[in-house]
Amino acid sequence: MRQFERYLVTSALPYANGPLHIGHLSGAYLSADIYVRFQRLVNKDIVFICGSDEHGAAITLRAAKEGIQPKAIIDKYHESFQKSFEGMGISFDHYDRTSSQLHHETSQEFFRNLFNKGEFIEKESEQYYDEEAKQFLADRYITGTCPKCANENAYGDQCEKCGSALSPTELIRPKSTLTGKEPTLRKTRHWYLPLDKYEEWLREWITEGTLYDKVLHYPEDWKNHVIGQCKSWLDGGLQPRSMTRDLDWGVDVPKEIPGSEGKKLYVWMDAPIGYISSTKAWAEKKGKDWEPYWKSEDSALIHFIGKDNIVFHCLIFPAILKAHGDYVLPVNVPANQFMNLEGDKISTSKNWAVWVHEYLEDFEGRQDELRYALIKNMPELKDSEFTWKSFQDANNNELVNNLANFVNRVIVLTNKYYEGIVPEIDEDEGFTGPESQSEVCYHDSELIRLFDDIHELCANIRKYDFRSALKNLMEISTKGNQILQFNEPWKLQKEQPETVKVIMNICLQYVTAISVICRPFMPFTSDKLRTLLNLDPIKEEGELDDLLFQLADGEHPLKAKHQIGKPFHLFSRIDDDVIEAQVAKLGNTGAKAAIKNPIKETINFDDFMKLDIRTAVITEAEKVPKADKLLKLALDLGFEQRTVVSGIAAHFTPEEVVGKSVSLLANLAPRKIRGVESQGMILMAEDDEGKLSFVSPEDGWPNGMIIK
Ligand code: B3M
Ligand code: ZN
Repeated sequence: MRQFERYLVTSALPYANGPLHIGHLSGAYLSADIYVRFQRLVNKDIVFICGSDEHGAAITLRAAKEGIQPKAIIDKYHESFQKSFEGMGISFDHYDRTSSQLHHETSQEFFRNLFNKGEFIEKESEQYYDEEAKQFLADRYITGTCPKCANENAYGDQCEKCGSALSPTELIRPKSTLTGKEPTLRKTRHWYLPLDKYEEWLREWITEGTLYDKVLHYPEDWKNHVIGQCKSWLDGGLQPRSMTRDLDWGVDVPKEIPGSEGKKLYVWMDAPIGYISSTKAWAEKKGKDWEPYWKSEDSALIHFIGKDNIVFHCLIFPAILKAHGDYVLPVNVPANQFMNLEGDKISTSKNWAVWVHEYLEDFEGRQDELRYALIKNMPELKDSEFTWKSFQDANNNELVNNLANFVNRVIVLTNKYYEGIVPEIDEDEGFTGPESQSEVCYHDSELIRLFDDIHELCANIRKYDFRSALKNLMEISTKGNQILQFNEPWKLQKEQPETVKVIMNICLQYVTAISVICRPFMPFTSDKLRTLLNLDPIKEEGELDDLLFQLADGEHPLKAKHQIGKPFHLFSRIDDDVIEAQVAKLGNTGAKAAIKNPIKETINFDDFMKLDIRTAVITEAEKVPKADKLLKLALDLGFEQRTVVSGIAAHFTPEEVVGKSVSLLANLAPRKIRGVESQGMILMAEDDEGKLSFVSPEDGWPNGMIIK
């Protein structure tokens, strides 16, 4: 197998346009985290890079929908991502954002480099334009029917159903996302990367695994579904792809390039370069050199992504890197497929998702339980499914009954028999081994068995087969349990204390080994195990290497006479009602609101009748000077005019609200706000994310009518 001097691991940069859910975790983040933590444990030089993807239509459309600026959107989700990733123990060495200046400069440098080398074709073409919104429509600004799979909701750059990379003109029945209107065609100039020129080279790279180096074969087996997707695009023929857009949000095309005005880089040009700028920022922070990770042939670049990003990471970005010429190409792109939820696709708009930030609130301190269930079901080769029941079963049957039970018995018995001191053993004392009741085993042969089992686990992680590796971990715990089960030290302690010492000692070696090898999967549990054993926490600095050396040498990783800690439970059962509450939350946006804002205390009818709520229409609106949140509104109640100051300026522009029908609490005592007398309050509905909507009577409803 080819040895690499250093590794650079990336996880797809999540679009900062909505919170993280378990589909994200199981796709690009947990997988990478396992791999990286493992490589650190075996002393590899490895850097784990990620950041928020803050450009492209995903962001601007979301901002338009929420009625706020793109900057507010990216700030909100960037912060939320950082919290969620940290909460779940995703151990990035650096998490950046593509709105950073360093990233803008880095991606402009890239563009400039390719431009100066003549790698782009500049051409004028007709592109879809929304006459009403006065905007060109690319990428997610346009939807239509996918020409490949007939999905009716394909985007202008990609069909998320079949994964095809598209251009807007390929869509059947295109329509503008902004207005729903059929777009017209207009002329515009852009810079295209001639992907067709790279087709043969890409085919060879993907299929032969010979890439830029025919001597050093890639040691890595790419997943079949990844190669399969790539081949099918290659077979379909690659087209030149525009690397720029007519947008006002994104990385500017470098100013000195003629015709750059109003043009931004295509988000899929700048986002992968985000991996590079994030590496640069990491290096700056650490006083290291970023270049070897990206430019040296003995570096392994590995992209962890979900299957919808395969085309960009396996064809388009490699072509960009190749066009530049100074950079290494990925040695593997171990993409995962999708994880479904309770029989359906995860969907943000339908609230059919398990949100990471909510999980962290609802299951405080139980991150590893989710990590475990997600890894166990990771969609490594095909789509998989998360159900709350399977989460509960994995926890109760495996983590509690197997792992926690084993560890607990070992810690309790060691405390009971030896006051927590690891017993010294007689080397010739035998015991029943874990494989069969008739097998006699000795401490050194048992350590070799443990070594072999751990070795298998390592091999599976190296192959990106994390599900099997997790199974290996649990099998090791099962074997530890069997040593207890078959020997029943609690029955032997009186008559054969020397045998019990070997049994307990070996079981303690198992627990110690587990504290190291569970680390990639369940880092929080690793910390707890180290506390139970009264050992230093794992720093991920070669501890697994050390463990393997010790076991191979017949040396005990946990030394006799070491004082361990006091018992506590590693995992506890999760009851049915907890699971039922989670299932009930799914798809039910109303239920979510009820949990967050419980119904207020009961009032009587007379209390309600005191409120005088009227229909009204907004006739004028202006910003209140020096108050970001306030609009001054003029209202027509039919029989009188009112002035109301309302805290909605972050959500609506004055132009947007004029003409709106609203409900007004008309007998609220007037108050002076910023020097203006506010005569009443407009009723608003607020959603889960703080978005506001007017509570409006039907169009054409007369003003001044009573709402009751
Ligand atoms: N933001 C797509 C996504 O979140 C995109 C990944 C970029 S990786 C360079 O699925
Ligand atoms: Zn499709």
